Amino acid sequence: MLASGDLEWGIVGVTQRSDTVARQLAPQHGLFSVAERGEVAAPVRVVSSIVEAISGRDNPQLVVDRLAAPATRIVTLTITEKGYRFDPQTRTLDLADPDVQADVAGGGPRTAVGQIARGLQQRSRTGAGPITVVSCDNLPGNGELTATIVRNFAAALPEAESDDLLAWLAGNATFPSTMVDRMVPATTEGDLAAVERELGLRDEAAVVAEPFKQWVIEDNFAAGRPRWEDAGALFSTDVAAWEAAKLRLLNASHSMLAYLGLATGKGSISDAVAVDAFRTACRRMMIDEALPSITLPAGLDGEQYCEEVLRRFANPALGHTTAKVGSDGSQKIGLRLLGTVRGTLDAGREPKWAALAVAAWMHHVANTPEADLNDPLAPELQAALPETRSADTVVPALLGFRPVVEPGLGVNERFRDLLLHWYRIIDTNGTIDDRLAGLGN
Ligand code: CS2
Repeated sequence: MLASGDLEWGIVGVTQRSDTVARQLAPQHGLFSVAERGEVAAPVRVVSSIVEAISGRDNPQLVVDRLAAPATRIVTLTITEKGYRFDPQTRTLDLADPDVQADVAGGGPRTAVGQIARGLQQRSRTGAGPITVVSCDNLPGNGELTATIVRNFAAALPEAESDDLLAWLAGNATFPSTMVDRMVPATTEGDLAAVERELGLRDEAAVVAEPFKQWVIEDNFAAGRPRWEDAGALFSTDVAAWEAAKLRLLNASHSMLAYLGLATGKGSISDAVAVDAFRTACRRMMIDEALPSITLPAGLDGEQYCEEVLRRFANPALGHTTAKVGSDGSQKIGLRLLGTVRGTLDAGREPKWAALAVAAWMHHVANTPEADLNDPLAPELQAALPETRSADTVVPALLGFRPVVEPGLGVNERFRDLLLHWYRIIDTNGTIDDRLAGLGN
């Protein structure tokens, strides 16, 4: 937008759990570079849209003040699935979460929902005007979900405060849904060195990304917005369909490759997708199981989309690690894979390939020591697992793990048998070739 000449908007960036990025950006006056990694090397681009970077962990009141400033008109969120502190079964705020409870009680809010609710509460008291809250995370109906958790937070406040805030929210805040798609791995030391060679400057906050980018947005803004369509964004009344396509095709395959890769010593997604059996499994899951269980947005060709996803995963320059994509599985499996499992079973067919991905996740959870399992529910998952770990003990234990699997699916025999079948194959000791031969069947 800045490049198109619209200088009306700028971004205050807020980090949440760690202050690293805020610390990196501050001495650089918010400037950072983006290095696109694809078949053809694009020049490194310096982005100058961040006018201030603050640490929400160290300075929660400053975040509230910025949210309440009359000049602030849009808040975007990229906080990952676990940042929403919601109960996936009810899609409401988890009011038992100790951080949420602390934020409801008062003091500098630590959670994103607490910061937003307190910021909007301050807006309502100072007459700072309406605002739009835009979730950019991989969650179906992310706008509606964000609106729900903010309202749940407001409803948990003492009655007088709660009534005022709920009334204000109804007339002054909108929560459009969006779908964002761009693979962005964690920046490595090697990336920083490469950017430095090209730029002639050291950029501690450099970002690497694939060339592809897509942002689909519901046009429901309470207080104006930049003309993002001029910079390539798509405004749509059908964001839910775009989000379902992305989650169940791209993200589901990403998770499948991550866990199959982790089980067979593949460090990156591009190495995992290079294994014929794994690529075939992704393609079959997408085409035979995921596509029939969703309605595509108008204009999207399903099979072409699947092939493009596989091509994007194969990008060797990206270095997206299986460990990173495999993190937070408890937050991702339900949204990415279980809808396809459910839909395929309901249609009277076997969710063979989606079950392979779920079995590979189960195998990862059961074979990773708690301290190394990168998942907000690592202690709960370990507590649910039996002492002796085999298909016959792990599969039923994790099928009964309520934060991930809804009760109806947990007792489905067809699904359980598929999981047992795949788990045994993944768990078989032997050479990698043996395992692949098993997966190809
Ligand atoms: C990935 C996503 O880490 C993950 O779970 O599947 O972050 C993925 O790279 C993005 O959604 C791509 O848009």
